[in-house]
Amino acid sequence: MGVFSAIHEGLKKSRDALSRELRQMFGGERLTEEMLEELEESLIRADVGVGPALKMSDALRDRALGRPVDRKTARALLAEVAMEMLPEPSEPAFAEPLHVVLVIGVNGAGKTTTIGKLARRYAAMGRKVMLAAGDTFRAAAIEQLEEWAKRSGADIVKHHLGSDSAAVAFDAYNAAKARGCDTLLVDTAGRLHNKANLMEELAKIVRVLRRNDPALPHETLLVVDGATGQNAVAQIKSFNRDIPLTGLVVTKLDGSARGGAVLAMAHELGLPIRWVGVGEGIDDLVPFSRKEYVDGLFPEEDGEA
Ligand SMILES: Nc1nc2c(ncn2[C@@H]2O[C@H](COP(=O)(O)OP(=O)(O)O)[C@@H](O)[C@H]2O)c(=O)[nH]1
Ligand SMILES: [Mg+2]
Repeated sequence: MGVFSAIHEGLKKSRDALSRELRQMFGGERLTEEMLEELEESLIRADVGVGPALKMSDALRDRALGRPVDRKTARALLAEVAMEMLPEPSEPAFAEPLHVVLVIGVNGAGKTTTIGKLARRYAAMGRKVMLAAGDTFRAAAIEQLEEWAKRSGADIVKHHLGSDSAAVAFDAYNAAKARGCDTLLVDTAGRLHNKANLMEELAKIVRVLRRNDPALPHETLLVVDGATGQNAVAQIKSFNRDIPLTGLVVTKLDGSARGGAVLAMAHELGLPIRWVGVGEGIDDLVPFSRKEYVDGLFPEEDGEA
């Protein structure tokens, strides 16, 4: 990695357009309502969401209406407001003796890949990781998770295609305990015959885990595809209604021009973003950093966009 963080690199496309527009907008002239309106439009185009866009333009209006504003001042204020809108990331402590993480999300969001990357990361920390092949709906899903288990050195519990995913989670939990694992990552399906089925299946996994210990799962991470932009917000709300989430993983930030949506997601739901996926490789998962994100979207350096 170069001078810039992976998050900064991942936000390149999202940042470029926004930077260009901000530079044109704030050239040191006095701030007018028209400029604020233009700003709102730019921010909405950058997928930050209507709520956050209005919040940012309001902050600028309060501070500077009628006064000369250059790009540096505007940027600093936008960054400050964005920072306040993002929930403080909290790294949950690992539960002892076995930390259980349930990973959910729609098909193709990046659940299985994220689990593979997490397994690698945790293994590198010296943790003993067990994977549960809870996506029993697709044959390829079980094989894919096995591949990640091999690559990360994790154990895996799998049943056959079409079996009960809650039973897989239950068995994996017990196997993890028996084998002295300290981390269990549970993969799940992203699509069943219909959405009600999926939510029921996920709820059942939670219920069955809780029979072992009411504190389970310690983390429930919803994986969302960063390129989904605004639609991710509706997706998150819909999952959160049925399955209480503890945090988000935003994948495919690399290559997406919709990185601004991270702000909308965090703002609308108050859920911490725990991890960010920045590529398909095993090491392409980084902890979310509010500062890196805000600097990546509203860079201090003028020339670099
Ligand atoms: N570029 C990029 N691709 C990703 C990322 N995360 C996952 N993918 C790709 O997205 C596709 C779907 O991922 P998968 O883990 O199978 O999704 P699942 O259906 O939610 O389990 C795969 O081709 C992954 O390689 C990411 O952060 N960046
Ligand atoms: Mg999968």
